[in-house]
Amino acid sequence: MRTYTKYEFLDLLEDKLRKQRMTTVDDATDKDLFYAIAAIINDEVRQAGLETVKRYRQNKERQVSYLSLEFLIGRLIESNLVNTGFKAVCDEVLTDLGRSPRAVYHEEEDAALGNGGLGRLAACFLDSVASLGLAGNGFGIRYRYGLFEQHIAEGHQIELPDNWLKEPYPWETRRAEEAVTVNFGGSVDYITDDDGNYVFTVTNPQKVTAVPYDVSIVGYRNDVVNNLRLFKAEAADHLENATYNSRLDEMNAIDQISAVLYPDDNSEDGKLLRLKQQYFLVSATIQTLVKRFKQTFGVPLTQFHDKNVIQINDTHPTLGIPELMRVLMDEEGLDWDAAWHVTTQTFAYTNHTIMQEALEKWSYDLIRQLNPRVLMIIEEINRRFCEDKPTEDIEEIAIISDGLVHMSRLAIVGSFSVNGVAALHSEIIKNYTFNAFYRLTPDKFNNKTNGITHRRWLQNANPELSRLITERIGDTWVTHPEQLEQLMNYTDDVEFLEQLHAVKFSNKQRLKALIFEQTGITVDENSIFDVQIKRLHEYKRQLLNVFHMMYLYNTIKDNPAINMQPRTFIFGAKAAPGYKRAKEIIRLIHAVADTVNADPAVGSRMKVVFLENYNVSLAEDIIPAADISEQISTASMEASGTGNMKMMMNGAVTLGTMDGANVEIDERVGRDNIIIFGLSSDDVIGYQHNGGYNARDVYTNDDRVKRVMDQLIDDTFNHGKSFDDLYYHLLKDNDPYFVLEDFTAYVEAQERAAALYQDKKTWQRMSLVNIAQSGRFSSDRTIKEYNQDIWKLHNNQ
Ligand code: C3B
Repeated sequence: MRTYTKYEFLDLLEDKLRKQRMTTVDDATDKDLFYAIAAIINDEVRQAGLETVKRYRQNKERQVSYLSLEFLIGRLIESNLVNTGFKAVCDEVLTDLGRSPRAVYHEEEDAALGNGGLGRLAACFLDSVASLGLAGNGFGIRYRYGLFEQHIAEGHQIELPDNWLKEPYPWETRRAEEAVTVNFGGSVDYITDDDGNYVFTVTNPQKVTAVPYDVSIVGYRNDVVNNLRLFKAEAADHLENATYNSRLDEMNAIDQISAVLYPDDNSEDGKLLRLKQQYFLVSATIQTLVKRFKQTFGVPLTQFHDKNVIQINDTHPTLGIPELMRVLMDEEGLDWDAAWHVTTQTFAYTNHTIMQEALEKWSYDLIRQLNPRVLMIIEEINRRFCEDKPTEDIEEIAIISDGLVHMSRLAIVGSFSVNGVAALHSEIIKNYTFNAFYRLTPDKFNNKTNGITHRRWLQNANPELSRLITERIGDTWVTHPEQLEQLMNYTDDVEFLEQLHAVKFSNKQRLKALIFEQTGITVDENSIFDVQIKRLHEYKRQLLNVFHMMYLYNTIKDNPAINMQPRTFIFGAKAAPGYKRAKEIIRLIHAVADTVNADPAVGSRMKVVFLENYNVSLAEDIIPAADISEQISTASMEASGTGNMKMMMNGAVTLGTMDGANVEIDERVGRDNIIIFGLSSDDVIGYQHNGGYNARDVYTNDDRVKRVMDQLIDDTFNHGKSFDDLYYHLLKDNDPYFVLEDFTAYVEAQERAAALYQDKKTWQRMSLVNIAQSGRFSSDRTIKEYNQDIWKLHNNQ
């Protein structure tokens, strides 16, 4: 990639403004500047992308394809500027022009083609794959509407369509010439060929064109540019025997396939359209990969797996397994055994959840409707797999049972690797969730603890902290994040600790301004910024956090003169539109906020803030300002978490349960630098197995619990409508997420946190240790492990 002086960059900018926006630097709007800068980046990046592809082709490189129904990209302009090396010069040119770089960069729409952790992980992984110089590409869907835009009206969540493509997306290139056709439905016929083999054909399928839109993925200053291919569904040019009106109907139906992202996180909506999206993605991808293989390598398809590995992001792309079988057998003439060998050497499956409601099971009939040939192949996989298995195991391992296809079982059987996303989670999978499979093929199972790209989440989101770190330990941490550990040499360096504190303080001041702008609430930058930002889900236990706030409020009301550490509770969370209880929790947060923030008796000791429409860009503003990172899921239920890693890397202290990757954060920083509380995963799993916990007992015997519970249904925080669903649910359904059980331990942990925070030196040291130990949670480390253990790609750097 070239480097530019300020003057050269300004020349380029003027040129792009003139030719592409018909304007000049004097008249340019922020949007004009954004598009002009994107055009400069694209000129460089597309050239480097061509060269990268050429090199991969010439070297006949093995490649990984990361298949995911979600890529939660956020904005790309800043990471593209950083990774190309243009960031500093671009900032300078804009500043010299009297423009705000931030305002210009914020003209980009936040691309939210994902829900939460799983989708953001996919985006971080692409950044790391390219930055490590590995040959890997993403495949996903170009949803016309991404994750809904959240508004709050009187505490109620309102969902508006996310019209992210209303203006051209500068990072995509439509590649109509590489479109492929995906067949849905139809009926299966077969004939017997001369050798007595069955040959299957599908007649009268619905034909859908999958048109690729390519987004360049820029490696960090290494001239590697990989690709994210997003498919859009379009009607085929020639619909046979169609009248004009039936053609319009069909076009509309086809448009629906890539129209919207399903807004469910850690739960599944068993709709045919969702299944269509899954098959659309995997069929388009497999056809593309097989075509490329034939064009590039000139060897038989029996060697496909030597050159390809496909990582599937949860079970959503599992139909890729029968689809590859179908293409290899029906289109390429391989027999079952040869096709099965290739397929099972190609696929690797990552599990991201053990939540029952998220483990996909599709009805047999729905899959037949989707594509009858694919269903036949699944049946045959199941028949062969179950053939030699002991009857007592069948119930636990059968891919098809009770009219349902268990996608995780199909994924395990069809893959050579199965991994969880944090050490604890991988153990739970082996010992509980997929134990029968683990006993059959223990070597398939492995762990790959998640990570986050430190380039976006530290370098970009927290430039002041990055600068400070570099001043002390040089900049090798940028390419070798484990080097952050050198910061451990400064744990007693008072000057450095003060500088760290000053950076945090200025980040908090910026967030304070943003909070005021968005909500009109004035918060105290000297208070603890206690942050819980993630999807709203009962297992993530925002409710526990709310109960603590209610308890604190009661404490102040009981004793108005009490001297306590001031706190600002900051929330960001979207609830799935159909998830009523999650929406009630959002309403409760607002009810508590309204009461607390308006009560003069509380004053500045406590403020509650809910920032609406939480997304990647807002996370980038909140995380650098966090003091406490709330990671309080019911132990065993959060597979990993990645927000925990982002906040740690920015110097927040984790207050959490021994769940997911919190366990590994604890291991890295030591118990002095993290605040751990509550039931362990063994406790929770134990309770679940013998129903030993009685929520009503806790309610009856613990006055503090009883009081906050009762306040759900009295008028303390009641704005018109009480929270009786939450109240009765906790008591009658026996509090499945152990909120009441963990309440006392949580309050006690919060008290420890406040005491530690008041001891400034101690807190600053804790914060530093967290930053210093966060290098392990860079997705560069994660991707190196995927590559060493699973993908085994040639390393280009
Ligand atoms: C999430 C899990 O809930 C997180 O613990 C985990 O860190 C991330 O995946 C990434 O591995 N997850 C999600 O966002 N959506 C799902 N459907 C399943 C898991």
